[in-house]
Amino acid sequence: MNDDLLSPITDEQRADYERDGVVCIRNQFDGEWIDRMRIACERDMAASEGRVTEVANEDGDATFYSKVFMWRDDDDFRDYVFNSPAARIAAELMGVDAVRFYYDQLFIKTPGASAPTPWHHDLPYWPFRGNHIASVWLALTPVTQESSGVVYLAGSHKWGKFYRATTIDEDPRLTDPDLEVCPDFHREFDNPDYTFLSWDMEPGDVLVHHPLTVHGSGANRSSTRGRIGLSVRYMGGDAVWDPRQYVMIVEVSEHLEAGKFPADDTVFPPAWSRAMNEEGRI
Ligand SMILES: O=C(O)CCC(=O)C(=O)O
Repeated sequence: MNDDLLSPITDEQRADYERDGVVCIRNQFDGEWIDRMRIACERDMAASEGRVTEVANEDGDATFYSKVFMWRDDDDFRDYVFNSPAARIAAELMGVDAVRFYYDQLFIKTPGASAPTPWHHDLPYWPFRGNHIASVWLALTPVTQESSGVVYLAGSHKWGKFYRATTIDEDPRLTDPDLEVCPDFHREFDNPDYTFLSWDMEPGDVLVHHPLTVHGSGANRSSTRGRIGLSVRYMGGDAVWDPRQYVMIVEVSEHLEAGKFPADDTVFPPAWSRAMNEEGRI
């Protein structure tokens, strides 16, 4: 399994990330990572334990399965988070010299799963502020628009919007009534004011997105092909702790001051730094 990039992140990829708030990076994970993590995700769903949100179709077995924090008790996820190239990809695209890990999240839509991922951006869900928080969404199956590929609104990280969090199970703990509701951008696909970005992906390709880039995905309309995405979130640079109401509760182990970088080594462990990499350790 490769623990570092298979090829350098290019200036063009960095420019795409900066301009669009999302970029698709291909060919950075070897086959061993892909097989290992696909098996880990399928095993996790089969066991269906832990903090799980599942939306089943009314008339069948199809399901949208989502879970967070697998890394806490599964070595495969932990190894992927800290010892695969994912952390370095995030750091290089954000242009920071070090990243800490925030959390991992699984998004599986089995063939025919009808539940969409509602349009949203991520930062309103999180006890942070800042630009330097990137999600690395790894495809572990082929992904197309038919099989619920994630769609992004290019440049939406610069709109100055902060939309209300919305969850597939409508969790009231995250629903801030004072924030603007994120529009249903599926209705705007023909609107020339917006540029929608999506990619057909092969297993091992990753999408990397900024915490304010608006995105969502539709139903899995394929009757044969499941879709597995593993999203891991890394932060560095200007990210600061902001434990407001209506955000994910994270039990920090050290006192963290609001407005300061969240340097809690237990809960947000260092995942990659240029110095560690140059010493040959990741
Ligand atoms: O996989 C999906 O449908 C949504 C992914 C997502 O929202 C994320 O990674 O932040």
